[in-house]
Amino acid sequence: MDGRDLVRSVKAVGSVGGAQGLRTVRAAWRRRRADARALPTRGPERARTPGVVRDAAPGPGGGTVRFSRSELRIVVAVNGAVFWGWDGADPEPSYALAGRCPEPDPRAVLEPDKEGGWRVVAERVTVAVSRQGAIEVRTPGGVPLRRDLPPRWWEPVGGGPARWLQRSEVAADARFFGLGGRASGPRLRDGTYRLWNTDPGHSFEPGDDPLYITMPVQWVVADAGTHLAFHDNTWDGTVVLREGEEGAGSGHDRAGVSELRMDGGPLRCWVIVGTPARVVHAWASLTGAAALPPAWALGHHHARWGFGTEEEVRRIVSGYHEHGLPLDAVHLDIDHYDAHQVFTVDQDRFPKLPVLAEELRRDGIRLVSIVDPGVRATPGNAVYDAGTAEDAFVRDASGEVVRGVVWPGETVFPDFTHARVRRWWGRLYEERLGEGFSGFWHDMNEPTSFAAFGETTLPRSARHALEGRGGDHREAHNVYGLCMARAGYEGLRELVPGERPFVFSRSGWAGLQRYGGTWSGDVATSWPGLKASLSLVLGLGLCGVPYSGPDVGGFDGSPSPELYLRWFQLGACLPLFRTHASLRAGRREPWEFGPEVLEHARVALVERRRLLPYFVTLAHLARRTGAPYVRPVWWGAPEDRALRDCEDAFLLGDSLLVAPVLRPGTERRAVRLPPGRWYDTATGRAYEGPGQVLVDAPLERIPVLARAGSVIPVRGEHGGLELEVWAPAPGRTGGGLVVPDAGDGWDEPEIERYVVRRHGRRVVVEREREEGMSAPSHPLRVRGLDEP
Ligand code: NBV
Repeated sequence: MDGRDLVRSVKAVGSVGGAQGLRTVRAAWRRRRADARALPTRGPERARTPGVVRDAAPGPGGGTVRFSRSELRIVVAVNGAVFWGWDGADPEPSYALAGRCPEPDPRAVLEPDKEGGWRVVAERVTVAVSRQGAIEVRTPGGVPLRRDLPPRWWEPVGGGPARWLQRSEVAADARFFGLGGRASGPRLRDGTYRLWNTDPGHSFEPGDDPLYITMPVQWVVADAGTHLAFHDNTWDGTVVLREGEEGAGSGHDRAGVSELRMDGGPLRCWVIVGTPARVVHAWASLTGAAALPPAWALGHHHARWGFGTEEEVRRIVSGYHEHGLPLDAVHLDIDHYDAHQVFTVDQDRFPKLPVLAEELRRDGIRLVSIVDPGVRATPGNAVYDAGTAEDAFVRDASGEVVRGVVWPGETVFPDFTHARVRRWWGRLYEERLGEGFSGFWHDMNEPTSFAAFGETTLPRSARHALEGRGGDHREAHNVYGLCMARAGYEGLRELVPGERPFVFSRSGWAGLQRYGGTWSGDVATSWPGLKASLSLVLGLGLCGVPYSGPDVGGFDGSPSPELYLRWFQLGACLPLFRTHASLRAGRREPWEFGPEVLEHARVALVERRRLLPYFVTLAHLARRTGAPYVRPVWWGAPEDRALRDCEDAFLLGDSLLVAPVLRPGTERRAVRLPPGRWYDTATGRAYEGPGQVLVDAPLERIPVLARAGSVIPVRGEHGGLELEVWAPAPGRTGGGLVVPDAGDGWDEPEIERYVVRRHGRRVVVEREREEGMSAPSHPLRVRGLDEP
C-alpha cells in the first residue's frame, strides 16, 4: 500500500471512526515513516556449487552423498514422500510439518548409479544423483519427472545467510500449479511468482502477485506422471516458471523450467510422486489433517465492512428471512470494534452484542468476528497492557518494541512464533466468546502495516522467537499468519473443548489447514476478479488448504446484477460461501439486484442447503484423505492434456463437475468433460466424456454435472439425509462415500460406503458393511434413468 492507497483506505475507515480516526492513523503514519531499521548490507559474496561427488554412505531411508563442497542427505519416508537436504539441512525444525518428520522407509536403498552417480530406489520413486549434484526424480519405471540441476549458493564473505538458486527441469508437456493462492492460475503460466505473503493494498485481479498466501509448493502434471515439490523454506524468494514446448516433427523438445531463488534459509525439498489423490494424501500426512469446519460454516455467510449498528445487522437478517433466503452466519468486521481495537466492542453501536448473538443463534445463525493482530500501542488499552506485561510484542535488534500503523493507529504486533505468546493470545478469545461469537476471521496478518517501513509489513530486521531458535522477520514473515491461526485455534480448543473451532485466516503458509481455512482476500469486483477468485480456491486446495472461498460480488465497487449473480452461483459451489464487501462498496444482499437476481440467488442458496450433507462429507474426506473439495478437472485423469489446460471448471468432490459462468452475456458454454458419463443435473441430459460439450448456462443457473454412478448425500424436504443416485451408464457400476454430520463436537461419524449397479432400467444401491452388503441407510432418489 503506498501513501495514496493508505490515505484512501484511511479515508474509508475515517467515515466510521469519524475524523478523529482519520487523524489518528495519519499522525501515527507520519511518526513511523522514519522507523525502518535497516539490516546490515550483505557485502561481497562468494558463489558455490556442490562440486564433484566424493563418496556416499547409506542411512535410514536412503543415505548421504558427499561432494567436494557440500553434502546431500536423501530420505524416503514411509508415506512415500522423498526428502533431500543440502549442506546438512534436516526435515526439522519445520513450520509445515504437522509433527515429527515421518519415519524413514527401511526398504529404500542407496546404490551406485551409472557414471559415478548414486541413486536411492524406493517403491514409488527412484532418486538419482549425478556426479555434479543434479537430482533426478524418476517413476519406478525409470521415466524422469523432474531434474534439479546442481544448486548454487551465494555466501556473504563476512558471514550470514546464503542466497541460493535451484533450477529444475520438467517434461516439455508439463503444466505447473499451486504456489499457494495465485490470482492468475490455476495453470501457472510463464512468469515470476514471489514467495512473500503480501496485502496488495488494492483489490486484486489476475496479474497481481504475490497475494496473502504464498507457498513454495509446486505441482507438476505431465504425461509421465504427477508430482509435488515443496521447498521447505519460509524466506522471501521467487519462482520463475517457463512451460516447455514439444518439438514439432523432428524438432527437439524444450523442457519446462522452474527456477527457485531464495534469499536465505535451508535448501531442502520434499517430493511426492503419484496420482493426484496419492499426492495430496501423502502431503496431508506430512503437513497435517485439515481442521473440520462445523456444519454451519458450510452454509451461507453474510459479511460486510460497515454494518454500522446492531439494528443494521437485524435488518439484514430480517431481509434474508423475509425473502425466504437461508442464512447460517453473519460476520462483523472491524467497525464493530471500539476505535478499531481488537477484542473490544463499540458499546454505542453494539450495546448488547451477546443478546443479538443469542437471538441469531435461536434462528440458526452464528456470529463470526474479525480478529486483527495489530494492538493499539496506548497504555490503558487492556490488550496492550496485558501484552506488554507478557512481553508479547515483536522487538527490533536493539530491544525496542517495533511499531507500525494499522487501523487503530500506532500499533504493535504479537510475536506468534513464540509458544508463550500464542497461549496468551489464544486466551483473549474468551472475550469474543463472551460477546457471543462462534467463529473467527483473521485479517491483516501478513502482517500488514501501512507503508511505515517502505514495505507494508514489519521491518525485516524485526526479531522473532521462532520457537526459541531466534531469527528475524525475513524468516518469520511468511509464517506469521500461520502461527496466529495456531494461536487462535489452540486457544479456542482450550476455551471450548467440546466444540470444533472455526477459524479462517487471510494469510498463511503450508500447514494452515491444521487450524482452519482462508478466503480469497480483497478480490476486485470485475469479471477477471471472478476468475481470479476461482484460481485461488483451486491453488490453495492443491497446496493442502481445502476450505476457502471468495468475497461473493467482489470486495470493492458495485457489481452489475449479472456479475453478482454469476459470482453468487459460483460461490454457492465453493467451501466457504460468503458475501462480503468493503466499507464504501455497493450493497451485496441478494435482494438489492432486482427480482430476477433475487429469484436465481434463492435457487442457488436453497441448492447449497440441499447439498449441505455433500459438503459435510467432502469436509470429512478432506480431513481424512487430504483431497480438497474443489479439484481441477484433471484430478482423475492427469494424463489428459486438454483437461490440464481447462481452467474454467472444477470438480466438487468425486461426483459433481461445476462449470461456472465467468464471462458476461453467456447463455451456453463449452464444458471439458473427464472420461465417463456426466448428467446435466438441471435437465437430466447425459453427455459422454472425455471431450468437450456445449451446455446451457441460462442466467438462472450455472451448469453442474453429476458423474454417472455417483451417490450424493443431500438434505431431503423434511431435513433428513437422502441419497441422490445418478444411474451408471449401462454395463457400468458406481458408488460413493457418505459421512453423516455428527454435530459440532469431536465425535467421529462412521463412513458409509455405497455400491451402485445397473440392471437394465433398474438401479440397485447397497451399503457395503464389514458383515456384508445391506440396504442403504437413507431414502434414495435415483436420477438419470430417462436417458437411453
Ligand atoms: O477489516 C476491513 C477489511 C476486510 O473487510 C477485508 O475482508 C480484509 O481483506 N480488511 C481487509 C482491511 C482493510 C482493507 C482495505
